[in-house]
Amino acid sequence: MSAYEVNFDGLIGPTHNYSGLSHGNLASANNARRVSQPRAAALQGLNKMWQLTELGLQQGVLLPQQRPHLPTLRALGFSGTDQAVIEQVARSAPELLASCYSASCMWTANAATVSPSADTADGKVHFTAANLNSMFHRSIEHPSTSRLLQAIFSDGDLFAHHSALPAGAHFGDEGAANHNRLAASYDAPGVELFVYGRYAFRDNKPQASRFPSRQTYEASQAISRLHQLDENAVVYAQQSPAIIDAGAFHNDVVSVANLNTLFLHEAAFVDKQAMQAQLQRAAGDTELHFVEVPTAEVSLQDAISSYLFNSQLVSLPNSDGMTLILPQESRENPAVYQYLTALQQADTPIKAVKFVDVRQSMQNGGGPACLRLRVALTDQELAAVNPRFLMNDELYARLVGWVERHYRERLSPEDLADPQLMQESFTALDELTQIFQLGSFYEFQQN
Ligand code: SUG
Repeated sequence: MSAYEVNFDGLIGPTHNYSGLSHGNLASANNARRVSQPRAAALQGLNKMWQLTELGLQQGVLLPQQRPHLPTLRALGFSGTDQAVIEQVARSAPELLASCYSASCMWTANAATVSPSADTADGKVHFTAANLNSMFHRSIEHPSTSRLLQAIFSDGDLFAHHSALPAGAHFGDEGAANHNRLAASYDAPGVELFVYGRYAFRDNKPQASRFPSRQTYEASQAISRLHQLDENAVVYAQQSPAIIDAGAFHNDVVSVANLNTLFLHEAAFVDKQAMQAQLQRAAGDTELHFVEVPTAEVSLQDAISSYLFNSQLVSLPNSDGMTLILPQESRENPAVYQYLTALQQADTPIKAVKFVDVRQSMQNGGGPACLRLRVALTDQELAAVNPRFLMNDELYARLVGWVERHYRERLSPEDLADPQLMQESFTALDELTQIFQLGSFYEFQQN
């Protein structure tokens, strides 16, 4: 039996824009109200998927959600025709219009938490859609995410799906962006590392004061219970509040794991020593590697602005060492580039680096790792995945053509008020459901 890590990347939607919606995400704040380039964004995302496919990795794709999300606007009291809803909300609550127009579902590391079958008591792959409670524009994603994951992983004997955790700040859950897994192989039982920013019910010491801590300990615990994980194979660790206040709003901005290796910034966790000892104890005979980047070599500011850790750490077929797939911003930062040059010569499992251009996504705080949801699958499970969602040359060519036909080159926040944009978005999404043979998946197709 063989096993794979399949990366499901979010196809970047036609309304990709910069609205400054995510407090604590410095890129989102710094680029607020800039003109975005939806076509370039989507082509960059597709190009990354294709490059990984060509490297011999299994690559999947998740579809964008309906934007503008009219059901949310209607639930908030806007009424009349679709066009009237857009016109009213543009006049009276432009922040709600931006929220319902955000293409944020592209960052599929936040779509769900996934536990492979080797870790779960019932031997199924478990999925819990993330409620993304901390940011309104993201909290509207999970119902569609759940429906999509069920359409892709539909075999109930192999896959188990859980609804998002209850709404409310106590159970803030940001999905796989705060979850890592260490294991000898993709189908061997592993240790799942849940990283939280704060406690919801207990005294919070220490805690971030400048920016929100999106993930709670209690949410992580609930997911571990839902996924039937062995409690001896689960470690909970707190992300450093200082690093959240410096702009690391998710743990995947300061650490990333693959197989037996955790690549992390020295200052990422509150109690790194205890965490590492617990991980090694839980991993038993599997020797873990902690590749730690010292603050003296890469400052917190450089780590966050370059997104050094928001990389994909992958094992390529026929290659012993691991490869880091990094945003090109890491090549442009001198301290980070110097560190990466030395890293490739050092005695660690990470042997190679590769840079990708996802600049449009980066400007909203989403690097290569944000754009993908990792799903470790055995070959039997992979064979049960809806094959239309797995990348190949034909699908790649069709999606590039679809983007080129439907996407605007430029989009400014003012353009969101134009009902024509809604029509363009729905026309594009309607054609997409035909490409994926998804039927009437979007709400606008169901009316
Ligand atoms: O939730 N940005 C996203 C970025 C998510 C990155 N994901 C991971 N680290 N895994 C967020 O903050 C910005 C939208 C705007 O400002 O228009 C935004 O939602």
